[in-house]
Amino acid sequence: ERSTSSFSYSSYHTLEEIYSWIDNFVAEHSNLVSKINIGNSFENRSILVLKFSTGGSNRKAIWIDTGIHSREWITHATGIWISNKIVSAYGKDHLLKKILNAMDIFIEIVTNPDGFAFTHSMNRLWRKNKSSQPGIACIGVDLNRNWKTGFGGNGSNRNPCSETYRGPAPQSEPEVAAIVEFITGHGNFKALISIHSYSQMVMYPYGYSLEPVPNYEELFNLAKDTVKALHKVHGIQYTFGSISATLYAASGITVDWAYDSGIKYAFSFELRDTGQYGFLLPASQIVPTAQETWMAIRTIMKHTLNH
Ligand code: ING
Ligand code: ZN
Repeated sequence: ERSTSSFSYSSYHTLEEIYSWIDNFVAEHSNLVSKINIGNSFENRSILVLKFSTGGSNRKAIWIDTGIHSREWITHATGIWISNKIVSAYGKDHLLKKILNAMDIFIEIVTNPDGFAFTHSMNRLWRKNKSSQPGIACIGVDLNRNWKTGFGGNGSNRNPCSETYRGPAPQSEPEVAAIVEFITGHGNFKALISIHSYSQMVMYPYGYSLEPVPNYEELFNLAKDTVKALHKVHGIQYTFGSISATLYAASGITVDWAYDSGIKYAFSFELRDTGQYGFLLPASQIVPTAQETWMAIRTIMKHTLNH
């Protein structure tokens, strides 16, 4: 396809379709959007980030990643819809305009490209990346257990055959290392939202510890406002709280690393549903899910702008 006008935002797409959409999207909105290649995956696929910016230099920034677990297809679809929403709402949404006049937004839609390609070709329920080590039969590292904060702690596994295998070392995986290098090199990220499915939750650090973070009360109140804004759109109920208290202990996760790296607004979402369809959420729910998730993200962006 040569333009985004024939792209369906209410369908699931392959990696090739998404990467071609990215190229068309950036070409059509070059005033606001650019594409950054932050590295290559284990199987040598490009790792791409969309940058939404109205100018300036090294502005405060907000990070969003979707698809770190490849089977969570609703998250990639939501990232795509929200990217398109940002360019279409920019001229109409006064708050979004204020946000983009002060901050840049970065969205990594396919955070685990090898795993995502594999969910299309071989195994729809593949979660990890596709890295392998000599002499080890099982494939893949859980990219949400490979970060250095809390690496190796509770809720991660040393067994390469486990679905929550942490990998041989912190940041051993190129998909994680690329983000660490990019965010650290940038140095001015203030918020990070890492998007998963499913369970309908908005969560904040820590996952590796039950200890409350220093700005616990601020994150609690912001999470409460965020689920309220989400609920207003289609009446969907989300729960919220710290990861360790709301879900379970999980160590070496994206948001704990972000928080301990100085990104004080670090959230992880679990999108629809609560288990009826699970990872196989019908495509008819893409647009409503993305609409409500957008209002949730907008709430966090607004708070970040004002603090
Ligand atoms: N669940 C997450 C997992 O990685 C999670 C839960 C989310 C843990 C955010 C820590 C941080 O186990 C899914 N659905 O992947
Ligand atoms: Zn996940």
